[in-house]
Amino acid sequence: MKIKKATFLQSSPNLKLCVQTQLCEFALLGRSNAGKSTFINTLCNNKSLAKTSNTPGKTRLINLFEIQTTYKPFMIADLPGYGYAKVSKVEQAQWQKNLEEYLLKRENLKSCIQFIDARHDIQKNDFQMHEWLSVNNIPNFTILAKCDYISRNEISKKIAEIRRYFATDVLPFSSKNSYYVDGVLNYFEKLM
Ligand SMILES: Nc1nc2c(ncn2[C@@H]2O[C@H](COP(=O)(O)OP(=O)(O)OP(=O)(O)O)[C@@H](O)[C@H]2O)c(=O)[nH]1
Ligand SMILES: [Mg+2]
Repeated sequence: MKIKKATFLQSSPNLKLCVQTQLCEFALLGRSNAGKSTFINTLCNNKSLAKTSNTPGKTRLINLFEIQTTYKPFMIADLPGYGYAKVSKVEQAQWQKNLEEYLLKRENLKSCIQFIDARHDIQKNDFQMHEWLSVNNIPNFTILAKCDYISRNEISKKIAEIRRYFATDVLPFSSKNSYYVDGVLNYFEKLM
């Protein structure tokens, strides 16, 4: 499938205030700065759709996007990254609660996408997040983001490593070129 149009719908602090929809939803999870918001912009070929930043912690709410395609429309939920130290303990705990509620109860949630920055090893909080998804039977797959930073050979090695640890499908991605977009969209189409 190809994307025809992408629109920002809403920023919501919690599940209750999220617009209800029947459309398949994919939620982006991962450490702060892993490239989640940039992924949306590259996928939709619109640099100003999702807010991105060099400073981790840019995304603070559940940001919902509706994507029209040549196949079926779908939704993307851009979620705040974890591991952002500057957020206060109280704020972290509140967000943790809201995030868990969203992930456990969002009826149209089709799959989570966990983002791993290709430059770094899988971190402790990545393992914890993944374990939590598995324990709660939340379907998920992994995107190896920022692949432009490593060689082709390293990309293959990283993919194999993540597959081994997470036992999920792993798709490579880079926002520096559109080469990986089709692979991701074809994968989405299969899940929808
Ligand atoms: N080289 C390169 N840089 C990238 C890529 N994707 C994202 N970046 C950069 O990484 C930084 C963080 O990207 P974001 O998309 O804002 O990260 P995020 O995961 O949404 O971060 P939070 O909102 O804090 O959770 C930005 O400076 C992006 O330009 C990529 O594929 N390649
Ligand atoms: Mg973001």
